[in-house]
Amino acid sequence: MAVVGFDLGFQNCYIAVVKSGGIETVANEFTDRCTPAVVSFGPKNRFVGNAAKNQAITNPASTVCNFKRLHGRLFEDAVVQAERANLPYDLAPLCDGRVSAKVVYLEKEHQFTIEQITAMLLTKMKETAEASLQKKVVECVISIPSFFTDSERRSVLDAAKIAGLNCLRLMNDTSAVALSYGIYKQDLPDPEEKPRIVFFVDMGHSAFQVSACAFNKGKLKVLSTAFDPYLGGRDFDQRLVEHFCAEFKSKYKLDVKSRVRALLRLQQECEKLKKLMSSNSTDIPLNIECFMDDKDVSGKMNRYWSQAKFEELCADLIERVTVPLVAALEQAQVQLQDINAVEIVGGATRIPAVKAQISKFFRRDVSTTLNADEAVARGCALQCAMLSPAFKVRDFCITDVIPFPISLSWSSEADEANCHEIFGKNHPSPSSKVITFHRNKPFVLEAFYSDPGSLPFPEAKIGEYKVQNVQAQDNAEKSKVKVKVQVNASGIMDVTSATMVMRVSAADADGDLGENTIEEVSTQDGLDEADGQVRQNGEFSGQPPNAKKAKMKVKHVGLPIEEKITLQLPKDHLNTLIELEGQMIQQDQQEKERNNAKNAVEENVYFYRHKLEGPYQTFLSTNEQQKFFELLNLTETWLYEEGADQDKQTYLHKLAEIHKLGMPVKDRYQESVKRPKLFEQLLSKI
Ligand code: ATP
Ligand code: K
Ligand code: MG
Repeated sequence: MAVVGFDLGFQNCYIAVVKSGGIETVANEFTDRCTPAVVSFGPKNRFVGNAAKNQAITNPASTVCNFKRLHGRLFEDAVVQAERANLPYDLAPLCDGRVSAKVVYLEKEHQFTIEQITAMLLTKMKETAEASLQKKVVECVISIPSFFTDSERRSVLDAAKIAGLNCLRLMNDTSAVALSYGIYKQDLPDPEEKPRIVFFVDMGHSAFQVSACAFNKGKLKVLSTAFDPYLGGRDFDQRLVEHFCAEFKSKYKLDVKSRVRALLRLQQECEKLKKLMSSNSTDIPLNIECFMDDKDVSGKMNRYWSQAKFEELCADLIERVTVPLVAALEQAQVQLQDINAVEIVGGATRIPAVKAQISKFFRRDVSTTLNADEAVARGCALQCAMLSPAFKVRDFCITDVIPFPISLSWSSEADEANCHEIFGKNHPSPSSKVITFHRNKPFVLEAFYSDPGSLPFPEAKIGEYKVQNVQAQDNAEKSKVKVKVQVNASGIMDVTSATMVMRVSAADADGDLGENTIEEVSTQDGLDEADGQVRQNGEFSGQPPNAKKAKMKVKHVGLPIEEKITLQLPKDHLNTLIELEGQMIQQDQQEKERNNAKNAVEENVYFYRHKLEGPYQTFLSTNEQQKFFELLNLTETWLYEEGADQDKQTYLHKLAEIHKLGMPVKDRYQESVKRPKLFEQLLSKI
């Protein structure tokens, strides 16, 4: 079984695999370890990653980038609308209101859901991993920001399914980093000792995340997470873009924003400028040649930039860095002096002012012992190896936290609304709880985020769960119903089971009870629990009720649960999308083969021409030679004209024509080279 970790970044994606006993970050066919999160659509195929990024300026309307934050959201969502204003391609609502990207693909307009777009990216990363491992990849672990809500997480998991991946777990970015940090540390404190406290700080292109972690031997416990989901490298780029737009307007009367391509180029140049400023504090030029290549202006612009000017422009962004740091520290309930290290990762922590701000807050130097770009993917691969039965990894127990408090509500028998916080902020995750109800008919539970103000998401409701088939006992008393709710390892909320406890008459107990389990319980096992009482992981959260040792026979009847998740790809639709992805993969494959066939024709034209002018010359008659040259010239012209866009068969046919003349000559030549060698060998044996 292959073991793979994917860092699904907003801008940059990384793939790590387990290979010959170690974790390795994989390079793609461009020998690049980073796969840009871009998918572009052409008349004949899709481009993903580096190839797609190259289309960003030439085909902006059908090149989908900056899409990660659209997961699990409605088109109407304010976040989606804010993103949309800055995207070179368009978004449109699907019939259920979810958001999709509108592009031209195979010369027709298409709408792809965000799950499909991410699936395309994952398909590409899967292929890259497969090429490196030389085996099929199915199981994987995928990273997501720690602030992703239920529907965003579900959406990423659906994307994985569309790509034919079985995501064993979604892992929070900073937890993946923490795992890469902790697993190799030989000197962690023993379990009973004071833990080592490390803060992990990740600023990527779109977001800023912090987590406080406690390490002991074989154990990682996340104490708190905090974030600014809207603070990342792109905000710094944007400041530069705005500045230059204003300047070009006043100096050159140029309206950069009115031209998509010019704006995209300016964005690229500003990002370069920002990166250069991280390593070089002297004045740096911004050069854009033929910037707006209409008749108004063309030429070269030079602007000199310095660290200080940049920091002035971004002063408020730099201030904002502190906010999540304060929150993470407070919630972890540790003192600054208890912190053993502050590790920074993510591309944007290379901005000197960002790094300085982090360092200033913690009153210490920050460490960069981890690979800032690859640590997330490596942590995911490690987690995948730990979950895979095929690998033996040192035991390492990870407890994460729930970022936003989750509550359940239900109506009581008297129809009063009841609402209970089931998982508080920073509650350990994964986790499950059992809630007891006394009911005589089906009832509905509603799960929602109880602090919508803290949520980077407009929809507070997670889902509705109807517990069905609930009946009264034979003696008309209400039945006890136990409902198990959980937040799983991927941070997804679920009502996993509901059982009704039925008293069993003597006759029933002796008879056939099918799959239902009978157990002897004492009343201590919660028969006295009040309606809505919550227990954690099978333990009483409060005082155990008075232990009366009266025994009675009961059976536990599993109850069906009808769930309605607020925002999710409909299950039946998922299969259609899986099929569609398969078709698009095939289409890409065919196009690749067609191109390969065309390239083979071209290469052989040059190959034979070169050989005919050189070593093959003496192996064919002048007449033959003339005929061959003629064919090569004709084929070359054809390639530029009507042969520029033909199907694979046509190219293979052309190739066969060339080989028909070429092969015999090649054979004759090779034989002549071999002959003297054979002769020599024979001679040496005599
Ligand atoms: P996210 O974590 O938000 O999903 P991501 O994982 O794709 O995004 P990273 O790859 O960690 O993001 O970081 C990309 C950002 O880091 C970009 O804004 C990029 O310009 C910035 N960056 C990379 N190198 C440097 C540098 N040397 N100086 C300044 N910024 C840099
Ligand atoms: K990344
Ligand atoms: Mg990232």
